[in-house]
Amino acid sequence: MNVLVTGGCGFIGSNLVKYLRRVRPDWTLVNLDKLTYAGNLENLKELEGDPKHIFVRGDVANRELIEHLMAVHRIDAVMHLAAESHVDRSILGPEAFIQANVLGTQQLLEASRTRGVKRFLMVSTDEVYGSLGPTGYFTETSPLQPSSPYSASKTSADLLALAWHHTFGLDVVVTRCSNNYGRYQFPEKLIPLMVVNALHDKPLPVYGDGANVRDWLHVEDHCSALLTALEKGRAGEVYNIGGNSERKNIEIVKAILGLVGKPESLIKYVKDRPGHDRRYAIDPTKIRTELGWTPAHTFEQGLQETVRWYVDNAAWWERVMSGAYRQYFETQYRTRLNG
Ligand code: NAD
Ligand code: TDX
Repeated sequence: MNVLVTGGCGFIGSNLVKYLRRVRPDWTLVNLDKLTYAGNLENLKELEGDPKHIFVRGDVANRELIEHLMAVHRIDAVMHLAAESHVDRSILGPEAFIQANVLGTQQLLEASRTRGVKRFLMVSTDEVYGSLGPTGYFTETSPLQPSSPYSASKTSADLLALAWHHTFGLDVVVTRCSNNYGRYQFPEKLIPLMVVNALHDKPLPVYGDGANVRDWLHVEDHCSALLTALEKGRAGEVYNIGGNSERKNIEIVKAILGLVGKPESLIKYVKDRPGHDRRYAIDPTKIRTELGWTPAHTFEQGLQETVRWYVDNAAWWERVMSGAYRQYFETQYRTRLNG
């Protein structure tokens, strides 16, 4: 198998590339990544010199480049992860999200159709379903009600992929996963941001009342689910991925403070995220029963290992939190932390 992985230098993508090299050593992986602020080749350092991992710096919206890569490397399957992925950034500037997530996906779908790709795995998100009340779960047939520019752009990409299946017969499988955590997550997302701030004795900015709920899954469990969906998923089907680990944000923030031995006085409740989804909860019955996938990590153990990794790998996050990141952080949190 020759697989084109897009976004393979980001958080999930780099974990996926390393996972696939381990469990499918015969596969050749072509990793197409634009290396935005969120993409970092250092995440794949251990694959340096590996002839079965071919890195190409480029944009998924570059049709000519993608078709060239598909032809030269005789690509059988695409695993499409490249995206702008942070909700708060989509509120500050939605345009990049439409470009990468919507128009980029369209180009990739068209190239896959033209070049006869045998399977296209669209890595979507649970955010396409919008927000839940205190009870209930998202199933694959729940209505799509995205609330942020990020989730609306992902919903568009998700639906475009399904349309390319229904209209053009492209073999598409869509996955919708809950919140991931683990190694190499950029410190703009809740868990790594809170760890890094706590280690610096900086305030931990909790949005609103801190009672918003997310359903957490270890990134390696997401990777195993993506491989399962790629190999066993039925064409035209959607599979929810989740580990039944719902937690309130404030519970996670307090757990992190406990793990790094810092006081709860660092918690600072700040102005809420506009349009903040209240609760996500995935019903993963379909992928469990139909494809036989199960997660391997518990949240408590996974969180502990993840926090330990950030404590031990300060050099990694210090480097990725470059000047560009500091400017974003300033814009995002200046008024929140002061007001
Ligand atoms: P990330 O932001 O860490 O990584 C995204 C990667 O895509 C980066 O390496 C970036 O350089 C690359 N990229 C961005 N635009 C590109 C473009 N136009 N062309 C080529 N490469 C480009 O994101 P992540 O958290 O690893 O998420 C990966 C995918 O999984 C995304 O599609 C996201 O929507 C989805 N997802 C994420 C989560 C989560 O909790 N992180 C949950 C469900 C689904
Ligand atoms: O500083 C913060 N304070 C805070 O309270 C940040 C960054 C977040 N939060 C809250 C907002 C959310 O309720 O924590 C929760 C998680 O926030 P994020 O880490 O930004 O993730 P979320 O908005 O839930 O989206 C994530 O899950 C679905 C990923 O970023 C998406 O890419 C994925 O599709």
